[in-house]
Amino acid sequence: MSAPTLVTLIGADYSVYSRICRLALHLKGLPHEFEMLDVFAEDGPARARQAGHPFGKIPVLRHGDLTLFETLAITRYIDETFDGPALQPTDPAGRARMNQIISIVDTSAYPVLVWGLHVPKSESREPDPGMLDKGRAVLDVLEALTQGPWLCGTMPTLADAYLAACMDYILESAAGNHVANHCPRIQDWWSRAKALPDVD
Ligand SMILES: N[C@@H](CCC(=O)N[C@@H](CS)C(=O)NCC(=O)O)C(=O)O
Repeated sequence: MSAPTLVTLIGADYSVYSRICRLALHLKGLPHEFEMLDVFAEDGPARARQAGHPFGKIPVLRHGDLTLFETLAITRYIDETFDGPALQPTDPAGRARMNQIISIVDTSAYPVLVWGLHVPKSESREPDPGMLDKGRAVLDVLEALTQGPWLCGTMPTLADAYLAACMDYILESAAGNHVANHCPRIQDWWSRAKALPDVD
């Protein structure tokens, strides 16, 4: 019998979306190779295009003849192709709650908390007016949705990978103390999730 084809993830350790994929690979218990591609280097976007990402971004996943981009497609492929713990609830309501959190991270937490608050702080710039209020509102919604002990209940899902991958950036941002002061469920979840590998 031939050895199973190893999955290769192309990305960067600082990249939220690469971390999401690595967390999914870890939670699935799937051995894989990791190829570093610094997308912010001068030749980064060109290399990412060459690696198979038409928008010149990361991550990219390779498995045999298959090349995939877009983190949701990659993480669902990982979950649905390989043996290991299921990373998506099977009941429609549970799966919808997971997808809700994923969508919130994609469309709100990443642009508002990471790019709108963390990046300006790391560059000693003021965030755009209103960004901190927006960030706090996103955190309040995530707090209300957190079930515990994991975001969607008893087992980690893709939602946990999505939020865990950007949590250290959120905590370092100007909205970090909102988590400490107003988000006890997220804090309790983070005490567990931060022990996962590749979260920072
Ligand atoms: N929708 C994409 C987003 C990927 C993405 O934004 N990746 C970032 C790194 S975390 C990137 O490549 N940024 C470089 C750029 O936008 O030029 C996904 O889900 O994979």
